[in-house]
Amino acid sequence: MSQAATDYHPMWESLGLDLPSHDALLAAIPVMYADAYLSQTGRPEGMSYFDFVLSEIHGLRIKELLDHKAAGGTVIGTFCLYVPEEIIRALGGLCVGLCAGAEWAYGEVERILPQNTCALIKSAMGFKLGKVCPYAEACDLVVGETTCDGKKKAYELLAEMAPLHVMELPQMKRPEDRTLWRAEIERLIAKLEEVSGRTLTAEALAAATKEVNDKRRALQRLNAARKASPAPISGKDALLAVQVAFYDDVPRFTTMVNKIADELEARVAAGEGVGAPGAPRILVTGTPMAIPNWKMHDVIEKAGGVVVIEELCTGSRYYSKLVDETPTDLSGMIDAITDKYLDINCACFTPNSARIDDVIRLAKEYEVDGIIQYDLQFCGPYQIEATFVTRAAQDAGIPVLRIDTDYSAGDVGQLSTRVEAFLEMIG
Ligand code: BJ8
Repeated sequence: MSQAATDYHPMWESLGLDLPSHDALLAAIPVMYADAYLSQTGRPEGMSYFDFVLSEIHGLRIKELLDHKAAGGTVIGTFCLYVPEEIIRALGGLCVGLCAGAEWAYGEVERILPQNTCALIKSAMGFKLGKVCPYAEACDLVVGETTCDGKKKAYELLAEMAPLHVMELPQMKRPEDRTLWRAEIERLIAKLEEVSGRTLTAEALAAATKEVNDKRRALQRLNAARKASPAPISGKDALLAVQVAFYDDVPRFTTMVNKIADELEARVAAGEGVGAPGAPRILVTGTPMAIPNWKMHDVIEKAGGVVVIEELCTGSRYYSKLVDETPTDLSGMIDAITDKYLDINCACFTPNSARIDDVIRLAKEYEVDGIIQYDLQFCGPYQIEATFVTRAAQDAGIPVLRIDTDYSAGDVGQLSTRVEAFLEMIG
């Protein structure tokens, strides 16, 4: 978040940001980043790209978005994995994730939302109300979705502050739900055509599908390397790569992640890795972790564990499945997108047993010593589903620790004590 090279204040002012508040935010994040990231030893050299991205997160990337708009493109904000980036890109849009991972303007937020709303929703609303997120202010359209009740109702308030389109996401995965979801994707296409002034073509959608698949393939490579023991990259660094995937330039990101994957594969071949010898290997599952929420990984890795895989929307749920690239006509491509996105396993669905199966499968593939079930307080879907995760882990003989938390630093001491005891037990 350095402002040393370029003064972006005129750009931020043009977006209507609250400059003093925004300056305060930009002053806080490098401190958190240095503590969580730059304090690590033995990082892959390729992570310097992400250090740079973080240093320019509200600078260069925002300028790129504004240049794209000036050249006739659009910027589309999203809050959920179910919104297909392929369609946004095929219609000349750049997709940016708007979920936020830090407490901001909670006083204002709690005037319109109940105090017992999850941190992810409160934070996103706080960044909007506090006018400190240039991504939110750069959007031509924000796309919401009917996932959990909190988000669904918060979007009604957000609609008073931003142009908003809400996709109706079914809650089950039966054939009739798939029909509904395909119609919702068609409705999104119509909305994006209206906003962009363009018409969706098979050629553009095929190209966008390949680009986004390539991004996911690069993340698959990076994360496959983590199966090795020792893991060649920390969980924090791997998490950061997925967090950045939500708003970085897609081809550039893909190139840089493939370079890191090359480096990790060489490290694995050389038997090099992170963490102390024999450090417990941990799978983290639960609610998403938006930037700059590195809290759980930081606690685990400072306590001596190594996170080797995340079953999260900022983890395997984001990159593990690809859109089928074989259809050649527009309708077939939209079918492929419909199927891929409906195949995401969010706790908003019932039943959602495929997620539980994924957790156990990943735990075995990555040879973990324990599972940490991480949930944001007041997230009913994931907190309730934690019972099924715990049961399945116990049935598979894998130790599991359940953590319910928020974005504050207030419980870090207590979490550290619990995680240290857990690691000692499984180590
Ligand atoms: S696909 S996980 S990104 S909805 S933590 S706001 S669920 S109360 S974020 Fe999500 Fe899409 Fe599902 Fe992924 Fe509600 Fe829970 Fe808050 Fe959540």
